[in-house]
Amino acid sequence: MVLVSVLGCRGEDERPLTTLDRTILLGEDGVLRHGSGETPHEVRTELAEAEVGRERRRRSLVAFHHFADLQLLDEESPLRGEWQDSCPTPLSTAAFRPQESLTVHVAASLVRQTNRIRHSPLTDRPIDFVLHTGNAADNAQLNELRWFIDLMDGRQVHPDTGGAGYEGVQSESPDPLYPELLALAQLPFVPEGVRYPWYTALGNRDVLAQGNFPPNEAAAQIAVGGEKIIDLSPARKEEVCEDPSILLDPELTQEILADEGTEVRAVTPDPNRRLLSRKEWIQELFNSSERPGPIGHGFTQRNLDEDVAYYMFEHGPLTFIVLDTVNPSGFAAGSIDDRQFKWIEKQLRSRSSSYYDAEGKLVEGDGEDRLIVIVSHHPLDRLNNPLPDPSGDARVQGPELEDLLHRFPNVIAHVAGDSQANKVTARPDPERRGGSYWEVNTTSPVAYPMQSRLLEVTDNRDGTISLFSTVYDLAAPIDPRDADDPTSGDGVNEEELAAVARGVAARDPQRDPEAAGLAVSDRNAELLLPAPFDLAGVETPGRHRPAAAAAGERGMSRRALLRFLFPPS
Ligand SMILES: [Ca+2]
Ligand SMILES: [Ca+2]
Ligand SMILES: [Ca+2]
Repeated sequence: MVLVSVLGCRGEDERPLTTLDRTILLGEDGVLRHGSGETPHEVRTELAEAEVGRERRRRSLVAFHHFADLQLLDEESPLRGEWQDSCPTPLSTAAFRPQESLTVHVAASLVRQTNRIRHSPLTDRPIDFVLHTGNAADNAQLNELRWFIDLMDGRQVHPDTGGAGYEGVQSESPDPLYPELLALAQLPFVPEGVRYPWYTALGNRDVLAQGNFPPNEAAAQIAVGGEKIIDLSPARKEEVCEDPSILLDPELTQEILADEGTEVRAVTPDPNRRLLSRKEWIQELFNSSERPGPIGHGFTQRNLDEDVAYYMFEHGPLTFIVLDTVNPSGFAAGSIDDRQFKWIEKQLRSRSSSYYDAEGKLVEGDGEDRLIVIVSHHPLDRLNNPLPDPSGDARVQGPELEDLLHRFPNVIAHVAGDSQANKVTARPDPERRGGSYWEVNTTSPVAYPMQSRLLEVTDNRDGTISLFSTVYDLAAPIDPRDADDPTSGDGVNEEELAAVARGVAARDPQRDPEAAGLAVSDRNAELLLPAPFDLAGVETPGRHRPAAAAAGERGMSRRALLRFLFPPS
């Protein structure tokens, strides 16, 4: 029976689905080759023992794809800071990447692979949804967010911004076998679109310029303006490289532009590079196709009314609590405001029949028990942003959040992005009260190895549950010449461009050698933990059905869109 379903889900082609089947290896010569699969899942027992025979007993409660940091990037934007790459100690390795004109093509290939993985490779459960943990955009720009929404919805994407053709900082193609690459990367194409309902969280790059700076008037003007900073004067650069926080000063950006030593290039202005406020960002998520939905992608009218970017959604016996960890005062690292922190505790309490109060006393509550997954852009160790709230109030950081989660045994996992590396960390309850959980960080397709992760929760029917993690590569083949175009009517083989991008990324000397994860168990693992309550009476959930759409603007239906793009002749 399993064999039939495996063949069934592969459908039209026999290519491997996940890194359980086949891996990609990067040779010292910079050439990509196939390696054998990393199977079976490594069993991690830091939090619970593995009982014999559970593979025969287990039942699946949910299976979902985790996307982290798609970071779709307008490489022609005047607001980018590629010059930061040449600081003696680069401020970040993210200021410039040689494959950066191809982020939308790479993301399209990731979506395609996600669509191919329609069932859990373990239990055959149909995939329930996709969860993106923030940083859909690179530079808080409207056009970048539109690419994300349209890419997920399968609507035409226009990567060309400003004037017609490429106006970025690269003087030639990063791949000599594709000399026209930078021009090809600007052509509009129709991506496949994701086949599952999708949810998203807010990341720092969604609403902070360069992921760091609150969109003040000066930054907002540069974004839609016609002047791009190519380099700073040596003296100014030394100053900024030493202490990048001075860039938070809105006056300084104007000063730098006025400075005679600043190298500036003219670019064509583009109003679609407008910077988004948090509220505008949420509003835009309602401008999306009805299918696969849900409308708002987790956000509801409440988020617009209250201007808050945290929410939750339910699936069977599980609740997903999606946080907003962006500090509106600036900096890439995260934190949580006090109001949200109180909201989290309230949600946890109402979903726990017992928990521990702040003093460590056991409280028998009247909440109905649910399995709880925390979702946020920043992982625990990156919730270390020291800046107070714009209102002056202190913000909650990682250690306080971890203490809170340990007080609620129903929390089973924390799923996060931002790290751009595959990592799985046991978070044992220091008080040994049963408040242990797993933290899962997933790498980003913006850099090599361009992977994503499938997560599944099973009830092992022996007092334990397992969280299965399975990592997969892009659908694109390692040799671009083998790439077939999933949407051949649009004249752009986005799959081929994605394959080129991965090859370029693999040869980038600034790539993070740890991005794939240090161990197999950071990728393909079974993560055991004690079931926090008796699951015997819990029904096996059917396929995920998002809650009824909230108020908000409705986008075009897929059928209407197809008629619009390909009118019957
Ligand atoms: Ca472009
Ligand atoms: Ca252009
Ligand atoms: Ca195509």
